[in-house]
Amino acid sequence: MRFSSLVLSASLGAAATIPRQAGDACANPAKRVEWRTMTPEVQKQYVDAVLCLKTKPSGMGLNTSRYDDFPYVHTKLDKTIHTVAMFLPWHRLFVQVYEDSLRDCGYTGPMAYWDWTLDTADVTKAPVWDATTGFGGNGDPAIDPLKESSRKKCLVDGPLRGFEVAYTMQGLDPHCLARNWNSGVAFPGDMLADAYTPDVVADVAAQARYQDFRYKLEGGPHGAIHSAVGGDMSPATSPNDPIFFLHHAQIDRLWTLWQQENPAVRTTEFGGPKTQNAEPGEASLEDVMPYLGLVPDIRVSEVMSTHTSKLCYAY
Ligand SMILES: [Cu+2]
Repeated sequence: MRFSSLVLSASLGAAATIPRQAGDACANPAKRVEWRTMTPEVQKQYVDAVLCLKTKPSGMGLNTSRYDDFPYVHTKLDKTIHTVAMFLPWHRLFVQVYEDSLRDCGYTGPMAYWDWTLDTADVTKAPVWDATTGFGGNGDPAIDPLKESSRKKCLVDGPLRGFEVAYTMQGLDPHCLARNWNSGVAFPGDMLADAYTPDVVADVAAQARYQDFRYKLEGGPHGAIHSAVGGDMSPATSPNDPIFFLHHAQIDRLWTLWQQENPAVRTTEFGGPKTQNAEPGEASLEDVMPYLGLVPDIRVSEVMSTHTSKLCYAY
């Protein structure tokens, strides 16, 4: 059960005779916060819960751990959930399921996002990379990514040093978690920061239609961060790197803030390409999003608002 559901049932206890409606089923939304605003103690509790996922069995019957369920599902669904309309709602629920799993591992703090617009002056110094209060930094600097496979750039510091993840694009293939910052070779310290500055995000947020907003956000800042971090963050196995979930919480935050500009319209506005291939037809709120047993499949319409009995959080 989610933390938010616990809060909800506790708060509704005294008012049990009031009929529950979809609109007021989220009395106490859980507040998500930026990573650097958390105390070192809470940051450590978050990282400990991430590591704990590796000790838990798969929730979907795989021979790998709960940790590995996320890259497994995301990789299998790669072509279904990217560069299509459902990109945003699919990843919204995916992050929530991950948060629920962290809570199953004892995490009691807030879900965290990484607002990379705060770090564009020098992304290599972002607090999320801190070896003691973050997720560690770049992969092994001794490996030349132009000569060696990027996946050999195992992390050399922080809590995930030597950490093993299970999946590559080829399937089960245990290997060290790697990062290969898109910097240091041709563009030292750059990390593609021009693609996710506050100005870029403001331009994304200024889009009037869902399909334009989704297109610019996914292809712009979203993709740039995946490329900039590199290593396991680059292909569709990217949930191998726990920074994935802080990144996608930020993507979800930007969508949520955009929705809040005009909630009545934008929590029901959805559209764009339904699939990557040429199949005709626009996406619809009735489209069913697949999760391969990670959680039951669900309609887009059920996650359009973060303020329901299904999802109950705010930024
Ligand atoms: Cu994705």
